[in-house]
Amino acid sequence: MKQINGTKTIFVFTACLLTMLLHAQNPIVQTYYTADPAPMVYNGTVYLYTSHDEDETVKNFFTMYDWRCYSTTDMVNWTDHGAIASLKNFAWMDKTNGAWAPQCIERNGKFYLYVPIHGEGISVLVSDSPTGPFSDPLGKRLIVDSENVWNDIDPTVFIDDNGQAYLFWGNPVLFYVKLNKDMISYDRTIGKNGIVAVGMTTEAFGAKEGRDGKMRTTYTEGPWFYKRNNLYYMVYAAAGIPEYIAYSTAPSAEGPWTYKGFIMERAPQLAFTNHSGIIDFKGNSYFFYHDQDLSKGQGFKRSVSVEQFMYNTDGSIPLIIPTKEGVKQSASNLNPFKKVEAETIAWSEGLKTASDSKTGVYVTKIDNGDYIKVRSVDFGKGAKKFTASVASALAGSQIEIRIGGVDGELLGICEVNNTGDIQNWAVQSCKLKKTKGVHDLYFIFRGSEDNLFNFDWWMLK
Ligand code: FUB
Repeated sequence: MKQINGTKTIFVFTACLLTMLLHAQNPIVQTYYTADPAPMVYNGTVYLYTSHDEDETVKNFFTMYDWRCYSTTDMVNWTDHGAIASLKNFAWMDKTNGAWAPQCIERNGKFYLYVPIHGEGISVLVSDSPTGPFSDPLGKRLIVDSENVWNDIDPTVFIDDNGQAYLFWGNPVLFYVKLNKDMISYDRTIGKNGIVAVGMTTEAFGAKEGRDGKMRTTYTEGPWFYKRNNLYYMVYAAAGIPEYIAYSTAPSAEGPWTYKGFIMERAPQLAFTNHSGIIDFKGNSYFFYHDQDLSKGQGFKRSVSVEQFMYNTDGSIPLIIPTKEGVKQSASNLNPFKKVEAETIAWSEGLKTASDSKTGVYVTKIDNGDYIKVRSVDFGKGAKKFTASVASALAGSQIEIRIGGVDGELLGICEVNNTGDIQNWAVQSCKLKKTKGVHDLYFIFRGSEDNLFNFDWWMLK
C-alpha cells in the first residue's frame, strides 16, 4: 500500500510538472531579455514597456541600449513591437549604455515615455502612438537641478482624477515633481526648484538594518505609483540587494505614506534586482516583475514575468508567489482567419525578432527545431489552409503546423521555398487537415541550415 501510494505520488507529481511545463507562460518574452516592466492599459490592450538586457553583457554590469514594447489583449499571446526607443533618440547626449526602467502614459491622445538614462537623469519622449515612433520634445533632460543625477532613475507616472500628473522616481530616496498639463515640464514653484523629496521614514517605508548596523527604510528603487478606490499605492523594490517588492499606501498622492509590507519575497528564480508594475485589466489584477529564469541565473539578463492576484477587501495586496505557469488567458480566443503577426507569441524557443521600415517586426534567426506556440486559436467550424508571409535565401525549409504540443497532431507542412533573398517576402501556403474548435497552435521550423528564413505573418482559411 505504501509503495502504491508512493508510486501514485510520483505519478501525480510528474503529471503536475508536465502540465506546468506544457503551460509555462513565464517569462512572457523568450526572444530577448526584458526587465523593469511597465504595463499600460489603453483601448482594451495591455502595452508592456520594458528595458532590455543585451545578450552580451559588457564589463559584468547592466548592458542596456534600448526600450522595447509588447502588447496583448488576452494576457497570454504577446505581440512584439520591437525596440520602440533607444539612447539614439537623445541627440544631446552621447551615452551608449544606461537605458534603464521606463514608463509610458497616455494624455490627450499623446503617449509620453519617461526614461532614465543612468548617469544622465530622467528624460521624456513623445509619440502619437503607443508603439512609437517616439521623439525628444525637449532636446535636454526633463528633470533638471536635481542634487544627484546618478540617483535619478526609475520614473513612475500617474495622472490623478483632478488632472494633476505626478512623476516619482529615485534610488535610494523617493522624489516627485508635479508635471504640467503638457507632461514635458513641471511646476518649479514647489520643493527645491520643483523637486520634492518624500520623507523617508520607517513608518512610511518600513525598517531594515543596514550592513553598518544602522536602521534605514526598506525603500530601494523602482517605484510604481497608482491609485485604486481612492487609495494611493507606492510599490517598490525594497531591502537592498537582493531586492524584495514591498508597498506603502497613502490617502493622497503627496502622502503621508504608511508601510504595508512585502508583496514578493525572494525566490530562487528571482534576480538580485526586482522591479514591479501593477494593472487592472478586464476585471483582473496583474503583478509584473522580472526574474533570471531564462538566463539560468544571470542577474544582468533578466526577463519579465506576470502573476494574477486579488486585492484583499481592505485594498491590501497579498503576498505573490512567482510561478512558471504565469496567468490564465483573460479574454476571447485568437482569431486566425485574419493576418496574425508571426511575432504574436505565447511561447517560443530559439528565435529572435527584428524589424525594418517596410515589413515592421518579423521573426528571424529561425533554426531547425525552433518553434512558436500561439495559445487558444479558434479554428471555428474548420480551417483547411495555412498561409504565411516568409522570406528565404534557401530552399527546402518547412513549417510544421501542429496542435496541442510540439509533438502534437500534425495538421500540415508548409514548404518554404527560396524567395530570392532573406528580405524578399513571398506568400506561401499549404493544405491543412480540416480542424475545428479551439487549440494551442504550434509552428515547428525545419531545415538543414541555420537562419532558414524570416517569418512575418500567417493566417488560416
Ligand atoms: O534595470 C536597471 C535597474 O535595475 C533599474 O533601473 C532598477 O529598478 C533595477 O531593476
